[in-house]
Amino acid sequence: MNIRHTSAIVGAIAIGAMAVASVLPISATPQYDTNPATAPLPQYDYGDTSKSFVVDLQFGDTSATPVKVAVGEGRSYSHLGDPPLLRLSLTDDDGAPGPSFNAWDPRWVLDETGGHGEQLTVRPGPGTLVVPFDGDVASMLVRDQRAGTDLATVDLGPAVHEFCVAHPTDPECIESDLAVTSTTASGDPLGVVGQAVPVTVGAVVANLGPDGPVDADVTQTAVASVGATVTPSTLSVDVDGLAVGMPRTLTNQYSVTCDTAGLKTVVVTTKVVPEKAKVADLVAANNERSVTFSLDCAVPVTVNVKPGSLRNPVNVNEGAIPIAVLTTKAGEYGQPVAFDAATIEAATVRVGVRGALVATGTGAPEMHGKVHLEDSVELDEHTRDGDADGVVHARADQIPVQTSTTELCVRGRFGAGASTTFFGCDHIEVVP
Ligand SMILES: [Ca+2]
Ligand SMILES: [Ca+2]
Ligand SMILES: [Ca+2]
Ligand SMILES: [Ca+2]
Repeated sequence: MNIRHTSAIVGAIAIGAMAVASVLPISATPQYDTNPATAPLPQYDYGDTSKSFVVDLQFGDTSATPVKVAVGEGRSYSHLGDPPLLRLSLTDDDGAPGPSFNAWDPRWVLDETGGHGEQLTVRPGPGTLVVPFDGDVASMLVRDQRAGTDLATVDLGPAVHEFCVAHPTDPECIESDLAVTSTTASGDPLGVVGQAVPVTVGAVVANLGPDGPVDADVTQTAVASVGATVTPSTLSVDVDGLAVGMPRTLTNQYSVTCDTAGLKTVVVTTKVVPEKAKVADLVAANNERSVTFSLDCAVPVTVNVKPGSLRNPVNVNEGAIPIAVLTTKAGEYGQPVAFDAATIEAATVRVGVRGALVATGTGAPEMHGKVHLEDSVELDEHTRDGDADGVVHARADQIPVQTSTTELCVRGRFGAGASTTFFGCDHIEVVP
């Protein structure tokens, strides 16, 4: 018995005085391979001679709880002579099995209490396991070979990372400054309540060196202001092989839905971190970058171009196209929100084609500078429902209407302070 085993036993005895001791059943059947013809050949297992994993666990009868995992200076002792009581199996950070070792079970102690001479007993208590360091190792399974049960899976990644952040130039470690160098968000700046607007978010991630390439984990979180919903709220992208000097552009699609009218914002934050524990990114400040997307959520309105006509024929040179913006209750024509055309601010009205009106608000103004309040016919082109609708007029050449135009839209603001936007469209048929 060497010094290490003796000290382990002394330590276990000291703790074991507080724990319940049990005498090992003599009939215990070993669960390991005792046949020298088939048992795996022992391997030199010192590994990295300058450091090792030192794992402190609290052992119970059927499980063990990691208490502390550290990277210690000095090589791991060899497990070659250890009996097959515990099996320590390492797993790489890519899931591949690494080396495994037999080890003494720290719960096994030689004990003279009871007056029957020395005998092996098992006492729950603290124990330390030491295995060779490897920067690619992610976890260690501790298996009780005698009982045939797994005692613990120990996450070694944090210890690897802590060591490599402290020693980035160690041969087992990689130093890479990952960064999100820019991010953009684009989409229609105008939406309507109840409908989704697609938003494209771009982000550039880079490895600023010195080492590479490395694999990176990129996460994006999207947060919408009150009255809007964004999906997905989070997403993750694996960026493998991010080389120094070769930034990667990521493009992700989001959907923003207006729940209420008004100005909304969506903040999308992109964060990059090294995937592997052995990669040290010593500059954290550039790992995260946000972009804000602004969206004006309009009240959708029901529009009747040329009240009285179902066909809505429009000439490209027409001097005054009448367009009724209907006053509606919530639910009428499927609209989610009630709208009172009497509250339209005439100066804000623009009539145009959908793309230009949505993107920039570009269109023809109300040609008389006022909204004509009258009980317009409804979309059936003959019913009048008794409430006042807002009829506006626009010149075709100011919109401008082209032979390819198939719909006209109205955008403007209404209500107290003209603070809320409305938007609606109706089909047209361009005629000579
Ligand atoms: Ca960084
Ligand atoms: Ca019509
Ligand atoms: Ca009405
Ligand atoms: Ca009416």
